Amino acid sequence: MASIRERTYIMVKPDGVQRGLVGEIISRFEKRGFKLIAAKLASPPKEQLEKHYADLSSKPFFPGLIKYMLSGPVFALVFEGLDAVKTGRVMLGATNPLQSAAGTIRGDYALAVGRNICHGSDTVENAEKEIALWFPEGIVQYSLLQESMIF
Ligand code: RTP
Repeated sequence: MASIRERTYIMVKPDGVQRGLVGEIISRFEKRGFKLIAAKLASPPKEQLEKHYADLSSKPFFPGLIKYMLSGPVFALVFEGLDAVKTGRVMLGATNPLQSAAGTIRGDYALAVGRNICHGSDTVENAEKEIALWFPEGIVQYSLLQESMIF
């Protein structure tokens, strides 16, 4: 059953931060109905990015990906809400912006796969791991009226 407490880890990548798209990305998720439960600007060490993208470590683009992710600060976010992981991925659009539908974040603001603005967890299990990696200090708990809604 779908949970209104499902969480996803969304990260505005260095190009998104440099281009001033943090507010736009937060706004899209908030307007869709997701609850922002954690947010911070971060300059992670290389090891943390290598851990985040560990499943891609054998890919030829991995060194370039890590270099790109180290090119400036990232903005780490956690959103909570119904089907947050899958819906978050739909809102981001395809990994390669050339294949991202118009109306998605990548489809509206990006052109190159190596500069695709934003990350979103691909499974609930990975979301939990990523949230623990990026927010080891934990997350503030609070309630909204939305939580008394029936789905
Ligand atoms: P992300 O983890 O960043 O949300 O991206 P994703 O799941 O849509 O795609 P994934 O396959 O996990 O790739 C992670 C990031 O690596 C870069 N990439 N470059 N040069 C290339 O062919 C290539 N392929 C992937 C992208 O920045 C992608 O988001």
